[in-house]
Amino acid sequence: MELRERAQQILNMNWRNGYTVPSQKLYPFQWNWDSGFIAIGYAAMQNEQYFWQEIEYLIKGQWQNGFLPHIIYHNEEKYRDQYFPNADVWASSISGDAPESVKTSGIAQPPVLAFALQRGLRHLQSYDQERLRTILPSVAQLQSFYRNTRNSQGAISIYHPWESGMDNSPLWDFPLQHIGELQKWHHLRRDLEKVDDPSMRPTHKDYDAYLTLVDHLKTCNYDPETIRKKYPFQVKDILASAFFIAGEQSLAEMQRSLDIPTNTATDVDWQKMFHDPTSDDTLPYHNYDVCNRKFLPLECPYALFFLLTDHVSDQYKQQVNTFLQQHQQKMSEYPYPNLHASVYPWSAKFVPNCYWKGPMWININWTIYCGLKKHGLTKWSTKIREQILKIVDEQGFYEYFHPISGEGLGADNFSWTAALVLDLLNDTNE
Ligand code: 9WN
Repeated sequence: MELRERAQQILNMNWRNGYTVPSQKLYPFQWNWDSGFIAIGYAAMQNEQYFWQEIEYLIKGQWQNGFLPHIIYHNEEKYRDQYFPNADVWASSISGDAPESVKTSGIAQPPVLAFALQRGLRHLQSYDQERLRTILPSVAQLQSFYRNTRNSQGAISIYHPWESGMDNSPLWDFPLQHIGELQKWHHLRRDLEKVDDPSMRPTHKDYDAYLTLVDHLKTCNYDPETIRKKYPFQVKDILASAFFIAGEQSLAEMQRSLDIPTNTATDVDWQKMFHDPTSDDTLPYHNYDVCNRKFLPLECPYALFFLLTDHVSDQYKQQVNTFLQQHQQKMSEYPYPNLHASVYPWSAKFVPNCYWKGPMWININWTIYCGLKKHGLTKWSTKIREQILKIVDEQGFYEYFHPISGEGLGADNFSWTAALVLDLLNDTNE
């Protein structure tokens, strides 16, 4: 069967009458950034109905203050025993802002919505403008939430490893050492019984830390002001910032297309906020731990995410070129030398089959692809596109891939892998 047809089948299989689960076994609800990627896939299939519904169901979980949680627990009663943490753990109702009609988590994920919405619209041959007009105020409210509560000149703070989408990346090792005593929660986990190899998943200690942070957030009643003053995990994150800034641009363009006034931020110098003056890396940009006042260097593709926005200098683009040349050389003995691992194989922190500590993820590589193409670095974007399509064709629609052997790992029939393949199959004009 053709790659396109296989991808479409996966999305149709994971569709749940309004939203799409990331994978059948492991993740039974709607996830925030997954949904953004998945909606793009429906648009690339010209399935306008599913495209709008995916986004509308996501927005059902939005809080009154604009915050958009990372999990929307649709059909919560039916699946509550299938996933941990379930909705009760979050007790999101302690915030007066949480919706009553559906239960949600109390943390976010990279704010991809505005960017994904616009990218999806570009795929659709025609679309219902009134439906866009109805959705845009929620998207604007989400961007305002970030602008007003998480932002420092375009650098966005995240409050939990899960908010990064890259849950157990070594990026969080240092800040997690400073969150105080860990509570024991890991005995409640459900994920380990659903995977073939538990060593691919985060450790028990990771889970204890994740849930200890949730306890802290509940103590703050999920109130942004209280969190900012008292909460122990606050990291300025390049990926979240990249999607926020790109989202500002996407939102402004969509608003203008409908003659809606816009007040998005344009004068950001956010790359400066991540510049580590002590680093001698080719790309000297790192996440920043606000609570412990420390940059968090790691050999990983983080510094490439700036490309998603307009706000990059020519000097930076040259540095990117050099960085990618070095990367290709170091990867030359592996089967997919232009794909980026979540932690590079030459890092002391690299674990090739463990989740966000080494494996290659399609959404990360697709994000880098979009950025490179946006800035005309097509020599590299073309290679990433080819190799994403090749690895999925050869190995299957997996959640992540072993960077050295290329083997597919984690959940099979993974929704965003399918959706982003559909995006790339349509995106042929280099
Ligand atoms: C916690 C759904 C999500 C992705 C994340 C990925 C994983 C959840 C988990 O699955 O996280 O949010 O239970 O491990 O890390 O990026 O959105 O696919």
